[in-house]
Amino acid sequence: MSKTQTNISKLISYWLRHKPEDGNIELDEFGWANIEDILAALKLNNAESSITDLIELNNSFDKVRWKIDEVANKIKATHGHSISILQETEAQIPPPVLYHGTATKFLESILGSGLKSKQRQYVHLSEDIDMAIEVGTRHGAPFIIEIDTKKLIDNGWNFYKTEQNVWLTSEIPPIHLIVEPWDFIIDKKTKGTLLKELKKEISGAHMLSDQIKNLELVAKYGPSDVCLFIDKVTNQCFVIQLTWSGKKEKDPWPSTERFESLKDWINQRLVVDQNDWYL
Ligand code: HQG
Repeated sequence: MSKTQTNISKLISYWLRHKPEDGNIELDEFGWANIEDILAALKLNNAESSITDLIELNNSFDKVRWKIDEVANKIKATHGHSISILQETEAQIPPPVLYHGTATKFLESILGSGLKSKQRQYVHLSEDIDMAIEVGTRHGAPFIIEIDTKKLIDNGWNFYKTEQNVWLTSEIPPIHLIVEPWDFIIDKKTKGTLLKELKKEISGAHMLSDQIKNLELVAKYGPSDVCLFIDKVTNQCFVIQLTWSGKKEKDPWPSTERFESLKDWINQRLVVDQNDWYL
């Protein structure tokens, strides 16, 4: 795509997704605009184009972004809206797992407050990891979050499929986010059991002996006994391998690795583990 074509396509997407009024364009409730209005607006922006140009542009994208009706009277953006539009199709059943591609720099915030739709009407999800990596890379070093769609549907979420396997849904709280290969979704009982075992194993000589009262379990590494604890006061994080001896261990056991913050743990450990996981 030439530079001019890129500029034209960005301008049209901007009108169709975010600010139709800037081009003096009206969208119907489903997000459709009259192509004539788009062409008139392009002309005013010194980017005179024909219907054929628009169709060619639409076909030249790396993925589907616009839909043009059969008689080429109307055009709409398939996804990415910040303005609120109605979906034309009913909610559908997605594949069991969908992926959200984000950037590592957003992860701490996402783990705290969940997946937000930010400026968009919906959270955007992909059917395959490659596309999620592409979406995430737009923001920085990519990171994948998995979604168990059945669990969400059971909890009242709707999923809308747009073109090219982009799925739209509402914001998703942390409890439903799968962050491979670490497991953040731990029930209260397991949390209690693991903390209790840790307390049994830490001796007076262990580096955590003074902090043990502040520790809370955050995540587990897959099915293993490696746990991530956070000190609620200092925000330091500890990756600890429990021994399950049920009694005070000889220092330095249980083996413990310290990270100065959750962010440090994300950057130094989680990101590395996830790279290995999806390779
Ligand atoms: C992140 C493109 C901090 C979220 C793509 C994302 C897609 C949070 C960014 C479509 C957060 C928003 C949409 C939280 C979410 N704290 N950051 N609590 N919750 N985020 O661009 O999904 O190519 O609005 O992870 O391909 O990246 O233009 O959304 O990184 O399908 O056709 O906030 O846009 O389509 O970024 O992309 P965006 P998106 P086109």
